Amino acid sequence: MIDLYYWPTPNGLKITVLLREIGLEYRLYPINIGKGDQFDPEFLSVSPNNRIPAIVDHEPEGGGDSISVFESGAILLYLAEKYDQFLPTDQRLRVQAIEWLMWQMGGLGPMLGQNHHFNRYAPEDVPYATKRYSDETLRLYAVLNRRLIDRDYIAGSYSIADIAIYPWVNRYEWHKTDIDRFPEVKRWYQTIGERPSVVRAYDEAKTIDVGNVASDESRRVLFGQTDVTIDQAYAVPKGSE
Ligand SMILES: N[C@@H](CCC(=O)N[C@@H](CS)C(=O)NCC(=O)O)C(=O)O
Repeated sequence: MIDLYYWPTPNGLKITVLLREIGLEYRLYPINIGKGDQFDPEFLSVSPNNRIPAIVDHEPEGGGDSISVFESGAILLYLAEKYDQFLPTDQRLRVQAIEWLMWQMGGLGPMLGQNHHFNRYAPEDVPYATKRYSDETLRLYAVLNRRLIDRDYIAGSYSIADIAIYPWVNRYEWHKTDIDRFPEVKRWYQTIGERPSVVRAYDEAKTIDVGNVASDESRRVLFGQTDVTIDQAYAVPKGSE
């Protein structure tokens, strides 16, 4: 059984999609990141970066203690390798799937995250930042569009590279991208969106009440973090010294 620490965001959805594609049972533990659940000691013990998603695999290969994994890209790799699915076996295609997974983790995700921040959440208009991340979003879409010319999927057959990228493209309205400018991305996006596991993962996401993510309380929790936040989160609770 896999425990999944989750919130219905692109990084969370990557994991529910893969778990469903493989057909694995999982227990879902909602971590309300707008309310500060990401600082609970139990969660920090599996995810020291106070970010979802994270998993605990109670039946690791070869037995023994449970294995916990944080960082969505590491989780996708862990599950794909363990179950030998959604990661090509051919060496050339496998490295391409990993390259594009890293591209998502190091580029698309962080840049679109900043785009969403300045386009949706920043309390003031910051034209330099909005332009910087909007331009970078368009550049990344153009890179993806080129990759998908003459290809159904990113690296051979449907893989964890597609699974990682899809939930971010799914937010194209948030990052104010006209998807019609990127026809190959649009075709790929529509094909993946029809997969039963993807549909079910998104249906499951809708069952979680995310509350008002733009509330003052959520903004403070999500956008007010510094080194002090981390020190406080890890502080030994009074009386337990
Ligand atoms: N690189 C990380 C990013 C994870 C991440 O940013 N998660 C967000 C939700 S999508 C989160 O947990 N935010 C909580 C916070 O900012 O405190 C991954 O891919 O797992």
